Amino acid sequence: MKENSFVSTDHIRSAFSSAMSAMYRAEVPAYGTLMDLDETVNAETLAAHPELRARLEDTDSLDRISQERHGAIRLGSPAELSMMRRVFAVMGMFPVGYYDLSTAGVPVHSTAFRPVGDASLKKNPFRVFTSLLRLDLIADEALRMEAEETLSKRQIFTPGAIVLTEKAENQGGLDKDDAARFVAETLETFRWHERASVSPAMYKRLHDAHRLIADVVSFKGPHINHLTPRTLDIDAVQARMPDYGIAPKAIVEGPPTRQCPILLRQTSFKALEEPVSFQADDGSWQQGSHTARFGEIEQRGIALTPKGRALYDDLLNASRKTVRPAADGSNAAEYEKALAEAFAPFPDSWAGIRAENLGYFSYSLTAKGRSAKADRSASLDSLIADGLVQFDPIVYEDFLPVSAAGIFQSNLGDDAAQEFVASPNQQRFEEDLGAKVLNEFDHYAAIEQASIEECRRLLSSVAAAE
Ligand code: OOG
Ligand code: NI
Repeated sequence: MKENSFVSTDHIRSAFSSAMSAMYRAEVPAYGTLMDLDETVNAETLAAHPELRARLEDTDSLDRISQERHGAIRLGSPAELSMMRRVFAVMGMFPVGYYDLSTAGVPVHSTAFRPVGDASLKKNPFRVFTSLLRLDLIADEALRMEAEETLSKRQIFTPGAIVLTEKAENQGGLDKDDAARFVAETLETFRWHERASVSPAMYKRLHDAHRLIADVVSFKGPHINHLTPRTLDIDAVQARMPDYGIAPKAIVEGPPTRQCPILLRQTSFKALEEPVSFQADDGSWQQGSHTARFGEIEQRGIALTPKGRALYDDLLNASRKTVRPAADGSNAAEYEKALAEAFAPFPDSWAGIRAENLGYFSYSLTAKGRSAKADRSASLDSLIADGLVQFDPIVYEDFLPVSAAGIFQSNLGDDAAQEFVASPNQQRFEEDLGAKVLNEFDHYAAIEQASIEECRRLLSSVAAAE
């Protein structure tokens, strides 16, 4: 087959994310309600801020503003994780970052499968936060072995998904028909199963050990547990969820409301209690319930440098020493105030963030820079001061472990917090994954560096043309 008959991985990812959106909306009607609210708030925000509309028209396509930006799954074994990596690669999604959530009382470690490179992210930024259950953190050895045994018997990928993934690997891509089949087959892995694969007694034991273990081990597959569209005003959606009959989590995770948004802010509605059935030892099916699925929204800001990220982590820790957000929302206003106060030292202008080397920027020539003579050897600062070069924030494309833990906790039930000893194990995760995770900072630094080089190249060709 000729290579040019393959569809792009970006195209497969877009088709996959819209198929998943349709499936999840049908499975979880409350998620559809959240999307409606999000679309309303986005439309109102654009109408109230013409300058924002103009900026987004330049950089994004407006009709895709309210589309999903990410989802999440929880896997049970190394074999599932490494196959998932191969499946996501067919859609142009690669593991970026390592997140240890053990410190936050959640027995998983995770990565984000996402597109890398500016062009792919612009076409469709859909990512999947993917966690691997850590049975090594479970104290009860008998239960651990039973859980492993149960997980070893399931096959979360359809035969068709496996064949098409291998075909894509061998050929270097998929043609249009195969890509459509691949999307349909792969979607099956993310589907909800009303019938659990464990007995009611086993479910209870797993659930008593940790709700998350029950969620991962009890079902035929790693059902998608949430999807997350983008919002232009997260505070407005948070405030209005109750009007739409959905219960928001206690607080918005991440940095406070700011003029210049940094990193990532997220909130969700609380996971729903849904009917499931369990097969008892006598073969009869018994009704029960399971709580796992929810809907989330996100608002992204500038990617921070290691220095900026360290400052973010320090300020967040400082605010949480003053007020720890209570799961029931009773101190939400107090928490917000403490958070805003703690972040006062973080500059809230793009120039201020840039001057202190806290964030990554993309540089480009101004109209003046495109026509004027320039001294190629001039420093970036003086090119900016002379009005030849301008800078725009690079959007953060990754996740935040403290926020992710907050999302997990509020959706596992408020009594789920447990203490585990911090035990990050990136090496073990990468062995299980079958690849190294990419470093998020390298990605942003490379985009910034390429933009600077492009400015210099264009400036010097202006000079050379004289
Ligand atoms: C994943 C929670 C993390 C986020 O947005 O930080 C996450 C999960 O609950 O499985 O999706
Ligand atoms: Ni999420």
